[in-house]
Amino acid sequence: MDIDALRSAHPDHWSKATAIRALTLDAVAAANSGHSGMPMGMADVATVLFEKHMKFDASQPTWFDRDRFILSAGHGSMLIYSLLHLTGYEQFPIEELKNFRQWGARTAGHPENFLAQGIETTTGPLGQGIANSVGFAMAEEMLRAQFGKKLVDHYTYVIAGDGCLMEGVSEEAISLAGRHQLSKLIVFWDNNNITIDGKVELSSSTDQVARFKANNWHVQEIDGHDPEAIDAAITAAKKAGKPSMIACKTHIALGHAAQDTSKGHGALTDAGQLEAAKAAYGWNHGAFEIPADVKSAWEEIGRRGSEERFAWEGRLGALSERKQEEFQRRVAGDAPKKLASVVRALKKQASETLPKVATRKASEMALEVINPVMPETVGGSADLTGSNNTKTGDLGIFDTDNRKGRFVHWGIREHGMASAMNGMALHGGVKPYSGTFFCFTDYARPAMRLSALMQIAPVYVMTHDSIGLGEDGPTHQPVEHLAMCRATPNTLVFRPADVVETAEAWEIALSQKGNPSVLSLTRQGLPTVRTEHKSKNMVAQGAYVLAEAEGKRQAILMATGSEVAIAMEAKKLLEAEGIGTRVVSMPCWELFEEQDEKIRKRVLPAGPVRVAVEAGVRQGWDKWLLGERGREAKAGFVGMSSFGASAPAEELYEKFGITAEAVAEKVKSLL
Ligand SMILES: Cc1ncc(C[n+]2csc(CCOP(=O)(O)OP(=O)(O)O)c2C)c(N)n1
Ligand SMILES: [Mg+2]
Repeated sequence: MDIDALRSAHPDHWSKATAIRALTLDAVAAANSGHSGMPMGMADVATVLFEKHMKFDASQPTWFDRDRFILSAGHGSMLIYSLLHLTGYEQFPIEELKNFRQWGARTAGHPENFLAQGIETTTGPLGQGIANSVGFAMAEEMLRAQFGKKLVDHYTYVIAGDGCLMEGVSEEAISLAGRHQLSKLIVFWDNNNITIDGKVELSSSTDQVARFKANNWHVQEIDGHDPEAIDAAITAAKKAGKPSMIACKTHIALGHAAQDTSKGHGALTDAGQLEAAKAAYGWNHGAFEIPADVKSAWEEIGRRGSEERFAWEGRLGALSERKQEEFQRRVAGDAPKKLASVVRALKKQASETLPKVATRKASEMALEVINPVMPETVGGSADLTGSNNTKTGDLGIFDTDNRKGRFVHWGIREHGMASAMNGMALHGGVKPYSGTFFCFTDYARPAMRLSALMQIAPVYVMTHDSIGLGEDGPTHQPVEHLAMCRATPNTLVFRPADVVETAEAWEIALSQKGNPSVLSLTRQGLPTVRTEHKSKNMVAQGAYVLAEAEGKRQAILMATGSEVAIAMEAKKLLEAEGIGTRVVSMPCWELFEEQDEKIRKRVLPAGPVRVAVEAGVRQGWDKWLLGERGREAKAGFVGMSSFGASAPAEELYEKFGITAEAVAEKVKSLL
């Protein structure tokens, strides 16, 4: 690569882009770890994008109508940290870059959205950023249709590497974006032909250009170091009327001894080579030193969007007070006041009419009353709409000719769906909820973990939650999934027992801002166990006494979801023998853990034997069974210890021994 030619052809551009390269080299050297090559290779693309196209105002990082920049190749985090520093984001003084990858710094190894403004999403797990971006672009389309171009009109830009495009989730994302013609989504592919193990052809022979075209994208191929070509390509991409991919031929670790090699992917810390690279750039400044003229040119870029922001604020301010408030509520992600009242009315009706329905159906009943009062909800299903019961009457289907549609047919793309839901939630203004079978949590899991890590609140509607789904058999019957979801920090896992608990769970899930929710719902019908109307949301306590012992309390039965009714039956058997038995419904462990010790002890007092019943594995239950000190009660568990089987549900419950009789026997054996 002829560095001198690049430099002399566009000296102003060169110095700005080289500031990124120099900061990257310095920060990685200081941390003695990190990834140098990608930011060095993509510095030209990023510079042109931020200088000429990105709509943003560094002084107002959360301005709602900003363009979103997503670094899908998250290992190249020094690229975004350099951009945020150079353009003048308050949270990124040079000290942050000097502390790259250190405890307490915003400049974590990979970009983390919850650490700083300007980082739109957490990336690092390759493929996630590009899949998030589909949700960002969908949310923008929806909100533009709802609020008009005056308030919502922005692009989503993505930098994705070879790794992002190799990950399976990228296919789900790309095909969704192509199907929905998300014309404000522009992806730069860092086409450097290098990954960690070596050249891309070691493991891939995919023609990426043909692949994107086949998915109905607009595609261009450019020299990723030519600022004029980059500028022209972005201009063309904006006009394409389709999602656009710009294949940027680049040199990883440009100008360094490791250029174009897999060594260039990682941390380039050799002092001599670092100096040689800087010399080749014509950059003779100390570590972390940016000459004043270069810094001020960058800061001007950071201010470039301020006028547009002012104008936007003016347009917002010109709306009626009511409209402004509604827009601000949507942006803030606050649930409307009406949510609580529609949920309360449904609960009252259910406690009076005692329907026997599956909780997936109960969930639909809840959504039928919630969706009309929450225009921000966006529902969906991964091709199981009729099974997940996520589509209500008034939603409309999101499509190219109906951007106001609030239901997304995700297709058979659980991972892409969950990742796009993350993008929607991060974008703001919409509240995504979507479903698949609970067992296929596995297919969505990488994105579900990131929902939790990123402190955002999508709702996963996971139906067919146990052997209770019956004949589809063990491939479809989750047994370990509750344990896995509960093991994930920051995630609320709900397993409601009837219509009342399901409605309460929805109210809580849709009121969250920083926690994703998983609703684990049955296929099979369940009786209403909450037969007495209480306006208080009992699920909010996590666990509560559903039925008190009649005689002297000798046993406590704990259950969730479909097994609550079994516990109630077991109670009858035990009470008939004079064994006073309390039933505790535990629809959300995480919320119970948050309660005062006093409340936890009142619900689960020491003394009586404890038996838990849940059609899943025991893992996790011991905390409640043995007590928080590990020896508060004699305890037993009735549940699954193997995979399920294909047969009618009732027979499966018998064969796997999850019955009222088995629960009663377990209690008696412990007394
Ligand atoms: C899901 C996932 N798998 C593996 C990794 C580890 N990893 C980080 S970067 C990388 C190679 C990426 O190659 P490419 O996207 O071409 O980046 P470049 O080497 O060009 O910077 C790998 C395997 C990861 N971050 N995420
Ligand atoms: Mg690469």
